[in-house]
Amino acid sequence: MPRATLTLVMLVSYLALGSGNALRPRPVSAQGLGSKIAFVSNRDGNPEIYVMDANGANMMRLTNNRASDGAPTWSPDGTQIAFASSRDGNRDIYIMNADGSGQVRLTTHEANDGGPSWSPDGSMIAFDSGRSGSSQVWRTNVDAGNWGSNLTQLTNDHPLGRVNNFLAWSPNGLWIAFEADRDRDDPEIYLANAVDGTNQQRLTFTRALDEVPEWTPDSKQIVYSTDRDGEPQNGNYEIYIMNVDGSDKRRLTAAPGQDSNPSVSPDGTRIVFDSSRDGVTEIYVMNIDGTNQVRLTTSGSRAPDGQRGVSNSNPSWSPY
Ligand SMILES: [Ca+2]
Ligand SMILES: [Ca+2]
Ligand SMILES: [Ca+2]
Ligand SMILES: [Ca+2]
Repeated sequence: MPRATLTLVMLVSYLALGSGNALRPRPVSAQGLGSKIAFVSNRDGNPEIYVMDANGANMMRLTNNRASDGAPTWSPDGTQIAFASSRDGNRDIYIMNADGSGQVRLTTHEANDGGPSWSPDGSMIAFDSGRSGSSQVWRTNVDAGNWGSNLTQLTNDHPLGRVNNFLAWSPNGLWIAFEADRDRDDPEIYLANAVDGTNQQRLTFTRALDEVPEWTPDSKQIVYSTDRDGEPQNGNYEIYIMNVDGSDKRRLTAAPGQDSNPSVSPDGTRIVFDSSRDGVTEIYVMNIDGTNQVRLTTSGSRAPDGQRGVSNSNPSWSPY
């Protein structure tokens, strides 16, 4: 076959495959579960949200905005991503389609709003907001055109100035896990009833920084990050896993630097997280028991604008 004809055939095949992919329904088989990872990177000059395959391939930028974009989290059906952005002057919650199209601002309050997490039926988003005077946990409906209905404040602790944030809605819908520094000057992991904020339970109690809880798909365990090993607040975070009642805390990483922001694969077998163990913060995956830790991203040493320390962080594993 002449070279030009071959090239044309390949191009036609590529275009056909491309449009076929766009029209095909999302995979629902076990094979398709957890195929994507959303994360934050400043590789193009400022914090943007990216998505890549679960093996680190096919990286694609979803936001393109001079302001900070972060905290990506998937809708339960995998078609949308909620995130936080300061593009409109203060931090607010936005949603977009999984390909980055259709970016819509949801919160309009002048206080900072962030850390979105979807209810498992997709009807609500829980988030942290400073609108009551300090950072507290809220939730509201997320139906299109109906943002703000059923706006409910779930935590309301005193004194003002304490912080409740980094929340995660349990897959069974019952609980919201979050971190709060309400007891002392270091955060602990808490649970609150997702309906009305009652029955709050403290799952950790250390002098260390216990942070960023996320759920396993069966809602029986919580992964989180803590620098509890060694001197208090030494900054060497490790990923831990514990039962939902706070028992059986087990350390999964043992690396220099910060290991944080864990997110569990939808089949419950793996954890994606970020780590500065190799000098700059990159995305890694490991098995749920901490074995087979593998790096997925390589940022290089510098951002295009010359700032040092390009990072890849805050991974979120897609449900589909
Ligand atoms: Ca940005
Ligand atoms: Ca706001
Ligand atoms: Ca603590
Ligand atoms: Ca570490």
